[in-house]
Order: sequence, then C-alpha cells, then structure tokens
Amino acid sequence: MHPLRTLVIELYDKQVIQVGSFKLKSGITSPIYIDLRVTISYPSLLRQVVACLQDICRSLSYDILCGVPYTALPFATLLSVENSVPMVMRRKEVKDYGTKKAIEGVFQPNQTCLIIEDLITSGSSVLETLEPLVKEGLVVKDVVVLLDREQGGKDNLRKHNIQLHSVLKMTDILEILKDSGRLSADKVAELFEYFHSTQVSSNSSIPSGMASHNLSFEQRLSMIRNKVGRRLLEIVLKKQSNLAVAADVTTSQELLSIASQVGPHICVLKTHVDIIEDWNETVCEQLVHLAKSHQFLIFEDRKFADIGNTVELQFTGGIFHISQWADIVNAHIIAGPGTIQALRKASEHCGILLLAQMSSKGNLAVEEYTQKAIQFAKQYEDAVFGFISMGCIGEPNFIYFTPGVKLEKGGDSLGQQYTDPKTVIGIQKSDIAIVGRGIIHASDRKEAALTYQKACWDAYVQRIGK
Ligand code: 5IU
Repeated sequence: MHPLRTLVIELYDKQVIQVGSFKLKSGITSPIYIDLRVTISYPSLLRQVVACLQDICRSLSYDILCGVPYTALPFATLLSVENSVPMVMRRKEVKDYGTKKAIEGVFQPNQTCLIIEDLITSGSSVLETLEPLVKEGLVVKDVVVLLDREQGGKDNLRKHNIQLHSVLKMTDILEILKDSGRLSADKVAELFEYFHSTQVSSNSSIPSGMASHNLSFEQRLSMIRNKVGRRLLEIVLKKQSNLAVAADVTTSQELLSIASQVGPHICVLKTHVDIIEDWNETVCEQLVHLAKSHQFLIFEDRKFADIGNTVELQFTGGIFHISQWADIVNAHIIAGPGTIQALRKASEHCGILLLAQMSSKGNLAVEEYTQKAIQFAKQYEDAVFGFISMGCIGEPNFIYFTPGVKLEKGGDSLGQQYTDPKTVIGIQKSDIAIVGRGIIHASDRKEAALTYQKACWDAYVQRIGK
C-alpha cells in the first residue's frame, strides 16, 4: 500500500483523526478533530510520520531545523537526528531570568532555517515561530507540515514569501478515508462542504514584530491619517533621515546645543522636559525655533498614563504646557481609551504614539498588551499615527518608533537593552530609530548623528530594496 495511505489509515485507527462534533479552542464546532500529539504514544506511527516529512525535507536546502512548539518538536528532533542537521527551539514563553532567549540552540545569523509544523490552518502559529527566528537574523524560506487543513495557511505564508510543503492535505485524507471504507461517501461530502465553507481569511491578524509590508515611506505617506504623521514622513523623505535623537539632558543650554548640533541630521528630537532644571518659556521658544529652522519635530516623551481628566491637565497645564509646543507625545494604554481621548481633545496639532512594546529588561508589554495597543490605535487613527515598539508590529498606515538603539549592542546597568540600527530598521522593520546616549555621549555629537543617520537610512533603503 502507498505509504501515505497507510499513514492516514493508521492515524484514523489510532484516533489521531476523529470524526464527530468537537469544540475547538477558537470556540467553533468542527466535525473533524486531529490531535497529532497522540503520535508520541505510538513509536511506529511516529516513525512513519517522520519518514513522510523526511521525503519532503530531502528536496529542500537548509542549515538548521526548528519545530513549532509543542506537537512538532518531536518530529523536528527526529529529523534533526536522522539527517545530522542541528535544531533550534522557539520558547513559547520568553524567560524573564537567565539569558532571556526567544530561541534556544546554537545558530548564526543568515543561516537558513526550515520550520517543521504538525498541522496548519491559517498559518498563524507558523508566523509566531517565524517572528523570533527572523528577529535573530535567520532566513526562513520553507515550512514543512504534516497536514494542511487547506483553510488559507498556504496563501498566508506566501504573503510572507514562505513556501508551504505539506505531506497531506485535508482533501487527500478524506479521499483515503472514503476509499478505505472508514467513512461513508455521504460523510465525506459533508466534511468537504464544511472545509469549503470555513476558509480562514488570509487577512488574519499579524503577530507582533512581523513586517506586514515592504512599502516605501513615499508609498505610505498617503496612508497615514494623522497630519503630524504625514508631516513626519515628509521630513524623513526630504532629509533622508529616519533618526530621532533622545536628548536626556538636565540643562536648557545642553538641550539647545544638542538641538543645533544634531538638528540637520534628525527627523525628531525627543525630549524629557521634566528633567530640565531651568526650563522656561524662552527656552521653549528657542527650541521651537531650532525645530523650524532645522526641520525636525519635537517629541515630548511624557508617557501619559492617567485617567483622561488628569491627562488633559498634565498635557495642557502645569509649568510645561506641553500641548503648546510638542508635535508628538506618547501614551500608555493602561488607563483605557480615556487617555487618548483627552490628548485628542486638547490638541489637534499634536500626534500621538502609543506604547506597544518597550526596550527595557523585564517590561510587562506582553503580546496581548501589544495587540490591545494596536486595537486602540486603529480606533483613534485620526490622532494616533504610530507606536513605540521594537519593530513593525502592524500595518503600513502606522509609523513605528524604536528606542534602545546603539551601534554597540549591550545595555546599561538599569535594564536598558540596545539593538543596532541595522537590526532595528532592516530586520525588525521599524521606521524611526531613537538614539540617546549613543549620540549625546559622543565626543563629537554632530559626527555621531551623521553616522547614525547614515546607518538608519541605509538599513531602510536596503529593506525596501531600492
Ligand atoms: N525609552 C527607552 N525605551 C523604551 C521607551 C523609551 O529607552 O521602551 I517607551 C526612552 C528612554 C530614553 C531613550 O529617553 O528612549 C533611550 O535613550 P538611550 O539611547 O540613551 O538608552
């Protein structure tokens, strides 16, 4: 008998494939349930599964293997041993202690990694595994899966330039089960009908860190709804700079001198006005003047986080009157949409960035939080034009700003973690790199700003393939 036929019958007889009525994790009811975890209980079945995967792997070229946790891990392990090809593992939960690795195992950037998966529906689990692999600089071209439920996964992966290879398709399984007399023709017809009517939209949500586009700033300009966001992209294009400088200094003299030194090389100057000892209205006017003459936007990194009423007072009042001079401010989403509503109500001249992720060690902006930030941004797209995130986490109609950028990787003693411009812009596909101490602690700030400007711009140009 053909090995695939034998395999399907075995899978059915061992109740890996079950027909009935099953409530899936997503809440929907399915007439078929496939639990490939069961295969580890039957060594000979597991061997058959791996032999079929191996037939496909043979025709592909790759340096390392990665199984999608958890079900495909034993498959990938056996393939790794069989072929003497090293393997890496993606952690489902990134540890908050020790090395905090997302990927376990030894590998080099630019190695080709083949992803092994047990079953694919929409492709979202594969994309979740893809994200940290790509972040670490690995190249992923192919995914080998035992079973394709034919519900949109292949198309979804193709959008990310990934080729799906499957041992079995749902259609094959149903045909084999019919031919072998395991299922009646009527039942199979009913199941076919179910699979055709439950195609998963290929627009399923994009996991964090995944670039969903490869569009240029020119192409994205008209997609940005907020006018500060559009103005920012105009400046970026005109100055060929996607560099923001974080001026964490304590005197107005230093702040103004940084603004004039780095002004020609940046699109944004990020301030923390509350750490300036001698802030006053004249300093503010001078800063705004420098911003106009060098054409950069002022981003007050105030991180509003309170209830709307308080935020409105903090934004417009006090001794800083932020709403009067800042072009951009940012906000946490912890207090709910009231924070954004207050900022939007108080000034239509100021664009908002939401904090979706942070650069510091042990921060609590987990996946679910990031997704919420994206949801809020979509709801207030007239005012919110982007995110503070570690890379591109969503669609091209938002702009992604990444802090914690330095040419030398590493960190500081208080939890800051640095990534280099090439990784941030080129691999993590962020738009604007925020550089602080890498520039302001340099002996020649102007020269350092020029170096970072070039590094960030070159990474962008290379990314969009110009
Ligand atoms: N900043 C971060 N990480 C974050 C957020 C803001 O570093 O997640 I949100 C700010 C803090 C500082 C600047 O103003 O960005 C980074 O400065 P250095 O490049 O000097 O670390």
